[in-house]
Amino acid sequence: MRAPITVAVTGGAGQIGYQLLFRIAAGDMLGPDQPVRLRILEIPDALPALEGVVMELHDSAFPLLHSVDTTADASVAFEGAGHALLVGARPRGPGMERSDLLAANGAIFSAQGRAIQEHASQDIRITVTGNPANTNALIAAAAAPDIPRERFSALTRLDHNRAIAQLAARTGEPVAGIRRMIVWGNHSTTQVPDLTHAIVGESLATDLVEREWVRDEFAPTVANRGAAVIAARGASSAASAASATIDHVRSWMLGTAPDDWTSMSVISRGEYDVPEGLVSSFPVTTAEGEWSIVDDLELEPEVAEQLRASVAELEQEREQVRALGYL
Ligand code: NAX
Repeated sequence: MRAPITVAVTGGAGQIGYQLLFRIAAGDMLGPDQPVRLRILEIPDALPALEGVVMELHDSAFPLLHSVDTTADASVAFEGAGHALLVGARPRGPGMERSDLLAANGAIFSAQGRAIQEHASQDIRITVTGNPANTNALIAAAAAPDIPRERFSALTRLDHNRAIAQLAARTGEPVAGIRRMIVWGNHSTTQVPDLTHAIVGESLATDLVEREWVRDEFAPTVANRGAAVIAARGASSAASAASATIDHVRSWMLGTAPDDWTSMSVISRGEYDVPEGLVSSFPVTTAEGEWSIVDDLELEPEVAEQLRASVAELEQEREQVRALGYL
């Protein structure tokens, strides 16, 4: 058996945490031979509820679960961590402006970035699920200048998975037969789901679905899926968000399949005209814990235009958090 890896998870008493922690402990994220130590960070008020989750983790008797610790202290949570899954975030409350939300989360993610830099393992990899995920990742990275930027990522895998599911349903192909889906830009309603390079079985997706369906149904359904789940369930996506977080880290560490890629929000070096330094979603291939953006794809004019709009939103968020002093 390998030595255990410490996985720090924030917001463990929340909805996503309740799904995510059990999947990690079961080995779904780092593989069936990799023991894990869970280190769960919560705000003090949520620690009693988190104790119930810890009881259930113990009661599941997961063979790979080496230990579980809880804390409200970020420096304890990230001590020696090889992965940080930053799920806990301040939700938008009634009457709260977007700038208030950025300010509240700026404080959380810059403090956590600092604690990661000071306490985490040298090879730490950070995945931000908590919203606004892309900009929260940017803030955490700015607070941890000694950690390579490439180790910070934000979750757009849920949008990617939703896009695959929509295309599978439309074409009748099982999801396993769909490759090369892309989600570009910000994890928000400006995101750009793009199937123009996707393969369905042996065919190009664009040979199987009509442009009108892509424009009028596919893209809006994917981009607004979070709101549709809230309307139906009375609560935001949790199991699918946890599952996507697992997929994101597993792909990052164990690699994408040959001839396929995934979507990850990572730091731009200017690819596809996304300004350097923004955390944006791109198609990436991965191997052994490293990602690289798929280059040389031809973007349809409509996709390029939508990506510019999503990037403009990311730039606006960056300006706002810069004005707040987090960058
Ligand atoms: P919940 O409100 O159920 O849980 C959040 C948990 O985080 C709470 O238990 C809270 O006490 C904790 N928390 C808050 N501040 C914290 C801090 N400073 N340190 C540690 N813990 C802290 O939300 P949940 O449904 O679990 O969603 C979590 C986050 O994921 C939200 O920001 C949500 O918007 C975001 N999502 C992101 C998605 C994505 O695809 N990137 C999709 C799903 C989800 O909307």
